[in-house]
Amino acid sequence: MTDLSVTTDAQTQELTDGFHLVIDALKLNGIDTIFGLPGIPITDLTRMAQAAGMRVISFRHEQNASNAAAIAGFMTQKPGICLTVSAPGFLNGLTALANATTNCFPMILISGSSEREIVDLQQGDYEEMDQLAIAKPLCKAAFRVLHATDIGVGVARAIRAAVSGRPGGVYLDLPAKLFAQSIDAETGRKSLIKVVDPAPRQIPAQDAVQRALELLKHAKRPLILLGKGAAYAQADADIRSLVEKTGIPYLPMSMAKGLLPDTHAQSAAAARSFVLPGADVVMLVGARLNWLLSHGKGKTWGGKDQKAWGAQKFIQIDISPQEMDSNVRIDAPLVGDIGSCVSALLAGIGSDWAKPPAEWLDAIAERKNKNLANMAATLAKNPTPMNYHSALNVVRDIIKANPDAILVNEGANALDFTRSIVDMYKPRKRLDVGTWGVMGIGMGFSVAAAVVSGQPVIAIEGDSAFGFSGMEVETICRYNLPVCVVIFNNNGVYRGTDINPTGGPDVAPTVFVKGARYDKLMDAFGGVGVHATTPAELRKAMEQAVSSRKPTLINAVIDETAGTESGRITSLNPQSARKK
Ligand code: ADP
Ligand code: TZD
Repeated sequence: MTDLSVTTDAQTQELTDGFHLVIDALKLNGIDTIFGLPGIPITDLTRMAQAAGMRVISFRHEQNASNAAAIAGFMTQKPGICLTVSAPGFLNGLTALANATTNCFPMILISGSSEREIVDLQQGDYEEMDQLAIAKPLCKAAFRVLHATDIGVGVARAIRAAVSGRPGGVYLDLPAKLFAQSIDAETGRKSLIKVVDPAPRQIPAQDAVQRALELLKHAKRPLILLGKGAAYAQADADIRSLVEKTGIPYLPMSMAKGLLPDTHAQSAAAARSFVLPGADVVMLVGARLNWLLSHGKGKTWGGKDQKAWGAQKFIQIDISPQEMDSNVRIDAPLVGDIGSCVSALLAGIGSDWAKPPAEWLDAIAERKNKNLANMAATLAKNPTPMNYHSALNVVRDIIKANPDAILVNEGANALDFTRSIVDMYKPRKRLDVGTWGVMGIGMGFSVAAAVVSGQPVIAIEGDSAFGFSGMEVETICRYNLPVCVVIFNNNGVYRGTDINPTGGPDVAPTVFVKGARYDKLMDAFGGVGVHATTPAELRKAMEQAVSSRKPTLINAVIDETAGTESGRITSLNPQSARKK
């Protein structure tokens, strides 16, 4: 009898395993979506995650899944999850992990890995690679879990590392053997951690707030610069109050467009080259003084040569204390999370804050109105063939009519012109190539944006840019996502006019197949493919795409001579004295 009951107990003992503990740990922390690509050893993990009610979005290439995870992290403040197989899958996911870290997007790349014993002795296992060592220098933190009872801690550490302080990419290495480890279910349950306060507020010091306010108060020509950190922080109402109560003109960085509507009276975007050198006090809110801001010095900022500092003083709000003084002196560092810093500033501003001198505001308005009038005249033209301006005039109207739509944007000219022509009206609606100016984010970002928000997505893509992730149109069709891809097809990288100077049979390195029909790629998977050669055709196709929510790809043929080398950053191409 005694023996029997022992047997019965053993038989009824509830077990769990590594697979289920990973899923339980993610779900416990409110993570409901995985972007990935199945294969050994994580195929069953994708199946079980789906069975457990998670959304599992399978891609055609891990780089796109990883980009999707990164931008989901930016949009939600929860780490986006990318799941890949070992070595090659892991490496495919790594570019986007590094890009996420560079851009301060929180994500976790989870990769299965091969047998530790074999990998460490380099005995040639299936997909052998020391993934942890490779990931470490490319992300914010990297962890490996060897025992099922440590999965809870591993996932908790990964979540905290991704979202606390300056957000970034985290690598979590899960060896194949871990998934199959079975342990007592109750022991497993008790080992999981629901992370409390994963991104704790970081309250700024009061004296730092006062220092910033003093500088701002005495400024004659103040300027606020909003960066994607400000968009990420989701302190939208307070940021708007700060701008409006102080009356200070502001400039949005690319992904901060729409934090306040681009049509806001205080936007100085159309007078950028006037306000940067002209301002005497500049307050950076979640924006780094990196190459995108000419390192805070040189002629852009009124310096007398490319290296010289301008005359302005800087206030910088950032969660990372090390960011201060990275390029030029920061006179008033304000270290803390943007929500807490902005609300502390608002409290100090009170109701009797004097607006900036009229002389400064009037000068900006004059410059801005002149530039806007010039732009309106250019947009009104209707050349044949279509060019960037006449095509983007359509996109501009479509976004105006659908301000909740998300705009994904990559390319060189296709990027620069879209950024300056298409106004955004709401926060976190513009997703683009970010700090690195990386090509290949297009379809990964589009899939994630549609999955996370449920809103229509419009991807404005250079034909080269699209090629980096183009196969994911199948993914867009498979999940029936409301994504409208518009390819600005000018037959090449930057433009389609280069010729092979040797007269040989190869085309020039920047040139593609002329007259390519990208729309047929969408037809192949059952979506709507449209070939558009005029603004009217483009408008009709975009309107239909947004209202039908059907996966759509518009091959928008534009003048192949229209682009310039590298768009607006042509000066970054090295030039030697020798004749080309
Ligand atoms: P942009 O490219 O738009 O200029 P950057 O990526 O250069 O923006 O800068 C974003 C900055 O925002 C980073 O320095 C990052 O540390 C900071 N940041 C991100 N999230 C927060 C936050 N919640 N609070 C404060 N700073 C933040
Ligand atoms: N590879 C990666 C990963 N990122 C890059 N930024 C580049 C290459 C170089 N590059 C740019 O910076 S823009 C661009 C490349 C290849 C494509 C430009 O051509 P396009 O856009 O067709 O996408 P336009 O409108 O013709 O300029």
